[in-house]
Amino acid sequence: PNPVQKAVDAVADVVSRPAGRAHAEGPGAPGVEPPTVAEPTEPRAPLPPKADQDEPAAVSATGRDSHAPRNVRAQSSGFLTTAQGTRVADGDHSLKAGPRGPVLLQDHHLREKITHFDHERIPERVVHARGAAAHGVFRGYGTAGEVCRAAFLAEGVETPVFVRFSTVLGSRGSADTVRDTRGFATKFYTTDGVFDLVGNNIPVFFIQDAIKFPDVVHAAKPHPDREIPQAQSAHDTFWDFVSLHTEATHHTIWNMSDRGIPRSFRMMEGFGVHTFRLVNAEGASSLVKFHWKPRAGVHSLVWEEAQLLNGMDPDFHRRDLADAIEAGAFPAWELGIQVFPDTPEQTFQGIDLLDPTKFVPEELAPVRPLGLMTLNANPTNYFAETEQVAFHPGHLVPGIDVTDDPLLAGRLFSYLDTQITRLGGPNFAQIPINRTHAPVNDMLRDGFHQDAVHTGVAPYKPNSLDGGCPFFAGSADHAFIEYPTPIAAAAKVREAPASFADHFSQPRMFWLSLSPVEQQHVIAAYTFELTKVHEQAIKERALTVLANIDAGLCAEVASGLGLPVPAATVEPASASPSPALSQLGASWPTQGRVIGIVADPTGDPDAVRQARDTIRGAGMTALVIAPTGAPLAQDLPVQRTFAATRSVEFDALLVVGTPAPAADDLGARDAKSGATRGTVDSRIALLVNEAYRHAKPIGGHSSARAVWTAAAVDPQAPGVLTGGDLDEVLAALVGLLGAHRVWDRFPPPAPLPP
Ligand code: HDE
Repeated sequence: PNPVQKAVDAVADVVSRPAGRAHAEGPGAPGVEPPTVAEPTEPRAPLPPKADQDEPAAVSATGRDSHAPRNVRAQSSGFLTTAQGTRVADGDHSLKAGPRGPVLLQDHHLREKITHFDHERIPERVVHARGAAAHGVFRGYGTAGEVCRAAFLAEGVETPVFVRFSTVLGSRGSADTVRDTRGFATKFYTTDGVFDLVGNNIPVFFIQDAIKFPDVVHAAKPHPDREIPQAQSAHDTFWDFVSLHTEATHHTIWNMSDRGIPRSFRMMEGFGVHTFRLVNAEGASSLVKFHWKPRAGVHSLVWEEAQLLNGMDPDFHRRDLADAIEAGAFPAWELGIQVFPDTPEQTFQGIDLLDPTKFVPEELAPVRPLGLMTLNANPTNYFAETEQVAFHPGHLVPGIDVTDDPLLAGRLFSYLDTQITRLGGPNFAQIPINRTHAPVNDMLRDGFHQDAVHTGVAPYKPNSLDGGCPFFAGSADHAFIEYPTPIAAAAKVREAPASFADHFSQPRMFWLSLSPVEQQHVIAAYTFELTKVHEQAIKERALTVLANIDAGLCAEVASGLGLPVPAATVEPASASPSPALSQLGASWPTQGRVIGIVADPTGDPDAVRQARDTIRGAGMTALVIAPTGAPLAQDLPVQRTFAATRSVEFDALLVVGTPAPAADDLGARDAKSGATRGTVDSRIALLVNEAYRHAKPIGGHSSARAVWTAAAVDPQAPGVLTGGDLDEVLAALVGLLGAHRVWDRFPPPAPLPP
């Protein structure tokens, strides 16, 4: 037959063949009839990887053992060149008609340089714009086999990861320690392709259906007229929305709790939020929820610290993560799952597993550990890696599948879509940080920023010209095969299941699970936020929501606002507390904690040196604080001066000596006028007083008693340690740090009088 007829016959044959299942099992699979098509049925020879795809680690920014990095450019070689590699003789002066004359349009170097600069910025993420990231490794425990066949979970398998933490609301340049949810997105570069676990540090979400996402984000982002406030939920539109749309109540109370202001990215839990489906080697399905458990424990700032930090060090979380990794205090998390049987109802003990505003208490379904993730390297270039990384909940590997959570369904659409705008086209998977470490053999072609030079002539299937390659893989070849979830016959409707209407039982459970100190923080947070709301009707509506959670919580916030206590509109739900939700009560490793040593430059440098070395020896960071930056001795540099630090940088303070006030010290002048504070530098008094109010452990040599007096610190208060032997004081201080704060010291005493 002539070639046209041959092609027509081949197409007819393919069309008449029953749907691809047999083919999907892969060529040569036992018991499978080879398809009778003109397309070859056996790979004649495996196609070699495409030129840009061989040894992905070698061309990936994530492959640290990369031996032939491409696209790595820096100011490293001898001569400055243009983008075309032409050496530049003068990059400091535009080409002009005489030294005082007009600049000439023919200056192609000027135009290239300015044009490139004009296009340096890309759109920031529409949410989660501000983030910080790190590289690391995930090591499977081999405990998942019973429920999940994913290869990277097998015992001892090490998989490179890249993790990006973020705030949700603020712009790229906003501050780190705002009250907000934190993103916790992990890219696993597995041998079966990329798996992204795109989670948050809060296990529930504001909405139950993706169609509401633009609403909640528009309400929470700055007001459209003045574009304020930045990175805050304390404003009218946010509270307007969440008080009207009460399915947001649960996520909101988590935000108002200490979870909304983490001490560090290193000290946050992570949650996959939705229920996912895991499939084991036999093809059996289980429903699961993913958890990340930080080795360092879950810890938070107090609100005053968070506010001070936003001014003092808006990059606090970003710096903390990078510093810890650089210092070798590698943050680590255990990945775990709660497992539920995959029943037709998709509920567990009455909790609807498809409702993302609900979680399952760990007391009902314990978290089973699957492996350990350790972050051990900082990014080399913020833009190339942290900014250009593209996560997507639809990046799945064999063994991990999705459920019908309606919020997840919308996300599966949104993330791919948003990258096309943000990263300028459909080829963002070729950006080094996004490249899979598995060989790629796709038939995607062309498009903006195509980096590959594809060979071959037949980027289509079926084909005979490229030997019929590539072939479909079967389950045994590690193909991703959707779990054949049965779909019940149903009418097409815009409706939610009845259980989605319960908006208050779990917020109440959360509230009842907190310790009194944590409950006080929640009351203070609602009071702060609602005080910033201008519309009276919104405040009143928000109080009604609180009445539906708990009468006591509502009464306290109403009293702070000076408003009457409204009646609840629903019967109080019966809820038993989940002790696992409280952040208090345990002791955690102190590795990577920061202790400030307040040093007296006229005192004994040996004591400072010894304290510093002991702290470092225990895997913590010691920062010496002194009145000026002058080293205290040749080997004793000063890291912080009183002019450039506040207590909020430290987890604990150790006072070694008491530097006398400088001549220009406000406190000293006060002292001269008889006001107070004696001979202690007032900046030390402030430092110590703040640390005291924030319930941090404070230690000092016996001579520090004068500091305690100046700082209005009760020397008998819990966690104030004074003694003649600094080593002993330090040991006790570190012991207290294990519990993060000296919780007995709350509620905090009043601030220093002005
Ligand atoms: Fe996202 N989300 N999201 N989200 N999300 C984005 O994707 C979206 C949701 C989360 O560090 C965007 O690449 C929709 C839940 C994280 O790069 C966008 C809905 C959870 C990050 C998007 C949600 C998340 C994002 C913006 C409701 C926790 C940052 C830029 C259906 C499980 C990832 C981007 C990073 C980012 C859409 C809800 C987590 C627009 C439509 C629930 C951690 O695609």
